[in-house]
Amino acid sequence: MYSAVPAAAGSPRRDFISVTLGPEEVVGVGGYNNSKAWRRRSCWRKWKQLSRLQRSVILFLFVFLAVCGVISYTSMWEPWKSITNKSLDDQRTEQEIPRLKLANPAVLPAPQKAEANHGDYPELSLQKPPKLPHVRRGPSNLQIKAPRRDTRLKTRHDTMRAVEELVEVDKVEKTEKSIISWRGAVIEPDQSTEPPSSKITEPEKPSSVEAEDQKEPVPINERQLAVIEAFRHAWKGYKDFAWGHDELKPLSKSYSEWFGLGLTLIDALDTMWILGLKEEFEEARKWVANDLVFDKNVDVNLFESTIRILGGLLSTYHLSGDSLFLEKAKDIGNRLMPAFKTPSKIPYSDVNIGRGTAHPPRWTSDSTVAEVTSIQLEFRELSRLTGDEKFQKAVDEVMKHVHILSGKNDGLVPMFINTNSGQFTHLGVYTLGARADSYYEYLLKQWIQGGKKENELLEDYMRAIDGVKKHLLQRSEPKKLTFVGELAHGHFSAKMDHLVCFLPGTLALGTHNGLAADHMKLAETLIETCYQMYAQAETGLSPEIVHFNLHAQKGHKDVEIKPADRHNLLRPETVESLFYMYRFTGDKKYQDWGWEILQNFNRYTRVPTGGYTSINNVQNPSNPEPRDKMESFFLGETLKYMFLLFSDDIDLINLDKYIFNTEAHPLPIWVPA
Ligand code: DMJ
Repeated sequence: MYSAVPAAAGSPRRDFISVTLGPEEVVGVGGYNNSKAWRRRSCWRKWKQLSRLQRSVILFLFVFLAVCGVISYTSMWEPWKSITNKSLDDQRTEQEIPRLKLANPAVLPAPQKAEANHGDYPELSLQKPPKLPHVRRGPSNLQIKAPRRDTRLKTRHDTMRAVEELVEVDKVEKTEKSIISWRGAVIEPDQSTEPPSSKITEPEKPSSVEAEDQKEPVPINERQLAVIEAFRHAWKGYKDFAWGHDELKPLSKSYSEWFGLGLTLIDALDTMWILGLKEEFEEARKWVANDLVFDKNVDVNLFESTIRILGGLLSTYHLSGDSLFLEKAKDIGNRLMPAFKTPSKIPYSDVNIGRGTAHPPRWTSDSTVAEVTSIQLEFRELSRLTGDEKFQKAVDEVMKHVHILSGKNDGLVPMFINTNSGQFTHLGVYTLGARADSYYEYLLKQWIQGGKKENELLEDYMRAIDGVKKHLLQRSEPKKLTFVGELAHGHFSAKMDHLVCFLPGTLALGTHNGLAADHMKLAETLIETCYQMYAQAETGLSPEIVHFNLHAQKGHKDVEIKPADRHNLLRPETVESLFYMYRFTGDKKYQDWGWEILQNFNRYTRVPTGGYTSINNVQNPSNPEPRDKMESFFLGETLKYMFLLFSDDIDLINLDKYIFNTEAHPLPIWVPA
């Protein structure tokens, strides 16, 4: 190792800057001279004697200290200024002082943290309105409403009160979570179910599901008890011989499978809730929780599984508040979405819910118009609940497309639509029966569901009813019953499906929602006709299809029944319309007609070992020829509407708050009347 300046021998090398002082700087040498000039000269000399580096270091230190001085001066000046500036201080008091008061670390987080923590302490936000954690576990009609509070806290007292309130609310919510009132009774919900998704969109939340009057339950009457008895009998057959399968075959004491998804059980869930059948409901719920699996390699019909399964799960979720049903609804909803992947966006009829593939029926690329336009209530509601707009987008697109499509006849639609071209096919045939029926029903119901804002839906509905009046209405002989026939290439046919009997109820619902009063008049005449379709058959049960006599003939009734049409599938449409008519008019004759029908179901379709069966011949009371099948809609719709028809409690599914899907599953109206 080399050194440029060799250190003196024996002296250790020092790593510091040496400052050499002159002899006069040595105190005591040469006497003490403290004159100003001497001191200045002496300082200057000392400064000059410093090396460049030494001078730079000293200068740097000086500048650094000066900067620090300025900074601390400014920060001390501000509070001083705020204390002295009284008016400024007064202006800020409202906002700043409460924030300072909130900074009590023993109770609440510091102010800055409080702002970043709105979710935990909603009352502490001074800018946004408070959002209380919303209870969604309880049944929708029992959910508590958050107490109204100011968004601003003005005093420490207010702050503390807000905190106490939050604690109280939390307590109430916890209690609410652990108790579900069962139409008077009290049950403990399954603790394992999670609250519904936090993604639920707040803006579209209907107020109807937030706070319904918690009044005394109206006692159940004799006729309602008879419906409960009928339901229990049907359920017994299903439970004993078809548990977890699609449909009961009550005579052969077995079951039939359509999709293999427990169709009857799901369709019946909300009926059990409405009828107050707690035990049956709990048992069915367990099956849904443990055994209902949608991850199955099975083709399902989009429409049928939407109205029965998705609709049933959604309404049960709303009535019970149990998130299990929402989770299942989301699952099936997602699995049905591949149906919309078509060139025209008009969905295919069939979906494989396990594989995620969809296809039209084997013989055609057409879908049925009623099917593609009667899945909207359910998918729209699923979007509202999940906050995922894809469901609503897909079904809204179908409605928009159909709205502008040519091929309608005064608002009446053909029965088929092509999934490739998006055009109607089989033009020229118009019916309100099979393949078109619920298109009309869902126009009105979507309009009501969405808060009566979607004008295109209303336009299409009004135009269609005008089309019905213009082309399809006729009167029969001898009783002059007004009925809805069909039009085929300009030729009127006096044929009417039992399915058309949804129409009086829909018309009445329209009038109740502010539409033309003459719709109600038409509803009154049509429900009379539907009733006559029952009354004029020997069993008092309507056939699937009737033909009306247009000309009086001796010994002939209004209703003619062809051998191929004389079956009865336990369908709900007439009872459904009777329910609406009774709700809106209070005329007891509708209840009496419904009571007759129930008795005839009991007389001709009840199977002693459990269950009810559809029959082949409504004209033969001595042998109605049981078909050995109980359709899921008998429990999902027919008995539910019976029970509601016999009730005088308008809050038992209040029609200003709920809209029934076409399978009788009530869904909330987004903006209730
Ligand atoms: C049900 O599945 C629905 O009511 C549908 O709209 C028509 N068919 C049956 C009942 O008849």
